[in-house]
Amino acid sequence: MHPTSSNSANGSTRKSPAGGRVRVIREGVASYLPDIDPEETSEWLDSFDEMLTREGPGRARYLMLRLLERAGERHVAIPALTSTDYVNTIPTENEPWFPGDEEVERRYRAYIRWNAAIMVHRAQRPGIGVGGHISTYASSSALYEVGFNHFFRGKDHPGGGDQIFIQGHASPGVYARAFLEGRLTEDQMDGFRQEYSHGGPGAGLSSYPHPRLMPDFWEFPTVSMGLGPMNAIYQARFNHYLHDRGLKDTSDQHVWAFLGDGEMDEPESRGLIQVAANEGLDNLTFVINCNLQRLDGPVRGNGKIIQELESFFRGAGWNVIKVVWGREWDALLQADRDGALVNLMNTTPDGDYQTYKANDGAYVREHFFGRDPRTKELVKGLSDSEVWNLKRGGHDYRKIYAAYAAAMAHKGQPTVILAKTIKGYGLGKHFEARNATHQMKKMTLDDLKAFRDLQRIPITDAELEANPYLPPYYTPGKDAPEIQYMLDRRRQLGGYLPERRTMSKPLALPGDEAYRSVRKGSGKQPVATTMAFVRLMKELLRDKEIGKRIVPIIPDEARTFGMDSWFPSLKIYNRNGQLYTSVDAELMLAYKESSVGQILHEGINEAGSTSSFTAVGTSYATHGEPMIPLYIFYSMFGFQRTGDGLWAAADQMARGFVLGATAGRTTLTGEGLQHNDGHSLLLASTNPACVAYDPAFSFEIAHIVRDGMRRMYGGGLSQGGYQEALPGTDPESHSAHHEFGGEDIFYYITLYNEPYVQPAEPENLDVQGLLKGIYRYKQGGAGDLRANILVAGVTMPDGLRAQEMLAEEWGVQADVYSVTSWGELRKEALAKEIAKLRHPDQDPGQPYITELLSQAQGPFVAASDWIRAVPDQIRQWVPGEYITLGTDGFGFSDTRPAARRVFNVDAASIVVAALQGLAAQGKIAPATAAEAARRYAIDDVNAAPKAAPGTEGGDA
Ligand SMILES: Cc1ncc(C[n+]2csc(CCOP(=O)(O)OP(=O)(O)O)c2C)c(N)n1
Ligand SMILES: [Mg+2]
Repeated sequence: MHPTSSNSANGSTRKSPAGGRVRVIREGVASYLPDIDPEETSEWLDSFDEMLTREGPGRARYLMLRLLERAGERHVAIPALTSTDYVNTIPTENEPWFPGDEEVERRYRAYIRWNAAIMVHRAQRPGIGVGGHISTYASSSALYEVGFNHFFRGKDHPGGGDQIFIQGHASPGVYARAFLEGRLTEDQMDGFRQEYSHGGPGAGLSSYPHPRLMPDFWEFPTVSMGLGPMNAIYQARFNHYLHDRGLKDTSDQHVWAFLGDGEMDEPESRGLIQVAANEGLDNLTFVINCNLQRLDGPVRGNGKIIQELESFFRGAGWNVIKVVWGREWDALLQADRDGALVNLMNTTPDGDYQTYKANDGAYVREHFFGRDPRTKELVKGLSDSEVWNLKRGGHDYRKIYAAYAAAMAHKGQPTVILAKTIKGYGLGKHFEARNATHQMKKMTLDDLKAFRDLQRIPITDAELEANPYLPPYYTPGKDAPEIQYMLDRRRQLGGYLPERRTMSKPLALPGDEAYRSVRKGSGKQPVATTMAFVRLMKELLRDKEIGKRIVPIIPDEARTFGMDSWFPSLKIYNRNGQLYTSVDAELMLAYKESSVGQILHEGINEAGSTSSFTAVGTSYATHGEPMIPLYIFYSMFGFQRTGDGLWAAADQMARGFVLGATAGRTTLTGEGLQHNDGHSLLLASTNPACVAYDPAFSFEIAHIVRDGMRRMYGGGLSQGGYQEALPGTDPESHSAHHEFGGEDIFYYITLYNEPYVQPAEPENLDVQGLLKGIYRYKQGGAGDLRANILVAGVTMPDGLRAQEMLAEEWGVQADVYSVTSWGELRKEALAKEIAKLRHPDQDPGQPYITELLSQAQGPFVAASDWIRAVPDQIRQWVPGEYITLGTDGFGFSDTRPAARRVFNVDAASIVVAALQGLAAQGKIAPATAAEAARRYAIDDVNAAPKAAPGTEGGDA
């Protein structure tokens, strides 16, 4: 190693060869300040060296840390340390007074602990056996209870209430609290994880926080690990957005996210924490339950998860509060004069901490304190049971309270609280800190008795022995002082939590005028559907009622989609406004950031954009302010990358528009394999809340958007009403309980970048058919030899060309249908089939697609820019010969015509397929199809036509 750098890396200083400047490196951070008084510097260094020799590194470390602390207090800007000792961040003497009655709170917390575990245990009764988790809540009970008793504000609070993201596996504790509060009955508790069979749909309790399944109770779905942290960050940011734009005062609302330490392994959990720091989200607190375990075993057996997370979050710019030790340690730490105990704490790996808690006091004495004679001495006066009773900070009300209070008081940064706990705490020897504890759902009779004793639950041995499958729940009744106290706390804080409310009213939606120009088409000018959509939105953004509620969410692709024109008018939201002069400030379309901006420009960040979509799209419930997200992405990077986030959005009943721009596998062929999307519609079709459309023309977009607005924001229901056949999607059952009405769906609309002339809306357009998924766009001429071309999206021009070629060259008259949604057609048909299966003696009628095509003559050829599985969604209901063409396989870079030839979705290929269909029906000779295939050379990419000049396109 170079001598200079090795010295620097050690933290010493040295004159640079250039002279004059001294290079100081600390923690890899260089400073190039000139040494204006070298003599003074050297005095300081000498005295440091001298002290180090005299007193040793321990003292030197202490003094250095004190100096850093003082420097910080005096606002000397130096790089922060990213990690501190393995002790509580808040010194005991700085803890605030705990305002609650600890004894009373402890008592009902024990009841909650009991009922949570018993609920899961009872769900394992013979004939049910649906499982559940008890160790997660056991470890985090105090973390939640301090929140519920002192911090979390309910919906009736004048500030509007807080948003609490609850760790999914802790749900039993939340139900147990609601049971004590009288919000849930014993019968409902026994319906845990039996959402249909126990008393009918919706009468049981969902396994985890699922708003869709318990729409008056849960607000935020969290159980897919990693989504909670992201969604909480964007919820907090969206709260600011609403406030800054003057739509709602959210200044007194706080977002709390409870997370597992294992959950912090997820890239989603960590990947966006810088957003919270950059935005200065001091309305956000993460509470990470560090029980040192995940599902299979330790989180960081060889390391220390709390230390790791401290550095990580601090480095990202968060305020970090560690709650490591309970009050029992205070005296020991006080007596630890030479830092031996802190040293032990610092150097003991998590795996050992876990093992200690699976043993006993004697074991801890020997294997922890016994490692250093000084610490051994420290606990000499303590009995084994007192050593055992040295608790972890995350179980100590006062320590937790101090941390929460500090988090609420902290300004300018988000806070993370790292609380050390024991997994399975209080559940007894078989559970506490055991590797298998996460999966244990049942307690033995002995476990139950020990647990009862520890929690001091007034239930007798005889009651437990009567039926070990059904140990009784416990509540002292609503008049008991504990319950009165508990209810009073919630009253003071604004009502029960969690609670989901929908206070919104349907919006007054724009009329015909807003949609008119887009329905008129583009005249002679070729225009891509993406542009048509942007144009339509421009009209809607002008609307007095809904304009301000539209929230464009863009992950750095605005220019690609032609939305940069919105920058100067709508502006990009930034809490800090624009503190610089934009390089293009002089231009019409300057990049404009503003604290009242309307656009959420998320950077290259589809995950965060999906979280934004969720927060914005659920504002109608969370905030009682319906907002309309337009989340536009590069379609390949939508469902494929963030499908799980969109699934959670569906659970949370987000409403809004998701736009898969640059859709299709052959449209932006310059971009190649990773960009060419031929399957997002199929992925979208797997999300039951997603209504997906693939429009070909701008007037189709107008009708689709208008109907979407009506169904999602105008209190209307789908015309078909077929969603009720699928569990969890019945619009009637969901909208019935609130005035907002409408359906808990979101729209996915695919948009293309390929320009072609957008025709004016035909007269007598079959709007109902268009919305249901198919209508006849262009009838063929008269003639006996007939075929049917079903095309979608960008393939429409090829379908129309094929219609001409068939007529002119082969004497075949074809009708062209525009299929706006294969998925919606399938849903409708499925609903009919389900009805038929359930009631074979009743006739639900034919599926719409069958009915529509029943009069059609000749074969059906489906062609689109999607893989064949997309049109194959309706195969069994197409009445006749059905040939599907599609873009199966990987996309690649080439011209559009070349790509369409390779995939055989171009006009010539459609013609051949139609002739083949006719041959299969015996209407023409098979040789005719073969002749056509040869004539067009559909197996030869170089025989494909050239792209029309000006419409080649292909990159984005
Ligand atoms: C994305 C995802 N992957 C896996 C799981 C399955 N899972 C449920 S709980 C769990 C362990 C959780 O550990 P931790 O976050 O430490 O929570 P604890 O129960 O210890 O509080 C796992 C892996 C999940 N729910 N979500
Ligand atoms: Mg854990």
